[in-house]
Amino acid sequence: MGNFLGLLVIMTILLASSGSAWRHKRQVVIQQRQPVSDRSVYARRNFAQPDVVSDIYEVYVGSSKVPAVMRSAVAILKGDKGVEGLIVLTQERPDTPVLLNGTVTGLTTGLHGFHIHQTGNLTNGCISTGPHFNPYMQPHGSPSDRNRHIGDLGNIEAMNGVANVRVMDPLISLTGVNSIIGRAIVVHEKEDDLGRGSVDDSLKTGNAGGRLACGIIGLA
Ligand SMILES: *[C@@H]1O[C@H](CO)[C@@H](O)[C@H](O)[C@H]1NC(C)=O
Ligand SMILES: *[C@@H]1O[C@H](CO)[C@@H](O)[C@H](O)[C@H]1NC(C)=O
Ligand SMILES: [Cu+2]
Ligand SMILES: [Zn+2]
Repeated sequence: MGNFLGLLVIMTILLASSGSAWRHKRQVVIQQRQPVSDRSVYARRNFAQPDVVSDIYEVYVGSSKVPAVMRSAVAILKGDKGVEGLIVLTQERPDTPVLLNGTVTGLTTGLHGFHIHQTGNLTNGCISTGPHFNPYMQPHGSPSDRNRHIGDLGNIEAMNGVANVRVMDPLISLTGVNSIIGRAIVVHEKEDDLGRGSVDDSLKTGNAGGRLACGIIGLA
């Protein structure tokens, strides 16, 4: 009996899509050599289309010998207008939010757009990092919006030149399809209007203006 349970784990995942009344029942069979209780299994579900929850799950199975280790990354922000920063990123497990902690200096008082951009290409400075990280082809939005660019982290606020950054975000990740490792953090000249502005750019960039500083996110 114990052996049998050790060999087979049957996970029944009920998938619901909020856009329709249909419910799909799906079985995922994972064969294991070790007893289940020795392993950690993490599941993470991402959205696909506006208001429709994806039926694609990322499933992580931890090692039976090594406990889950918190993952850390770091980004050193630099620009050509005297703006600098250091941001440390941490994630406890593949299915938990990422914490961004650090400071950005040399900023004017007020709000500044703060995003993850698509690439870590700094060939021609921050402009080479491309648009906001947007793997699900969503419009630009606020961090609390259901449908947004994965890279939309809203604004940071500076006082006396310094912004103390402490952002927790559940959509970005340091592993899997939403991984931001190797991409860039960008700090903007102006406030991100969170997609609520009246200009066309609002739903693309938040109309946050120029790029004051950027840095590649690398594993720590
Ligand atoms: C956040 O960063 C500050 C300094 O920038 C540091 O004192 C603090 O310990 C950090 N907190 C965490 C949870 O990493
Ligand atoms: C890096 O960005 C520049 C434009 O800023 C572009 O010309 C170049 O092709 C990019 N490099 C790669 C490897 O994509
Ligand atoms: Cu940006
Ligand atoms: Zn965006």
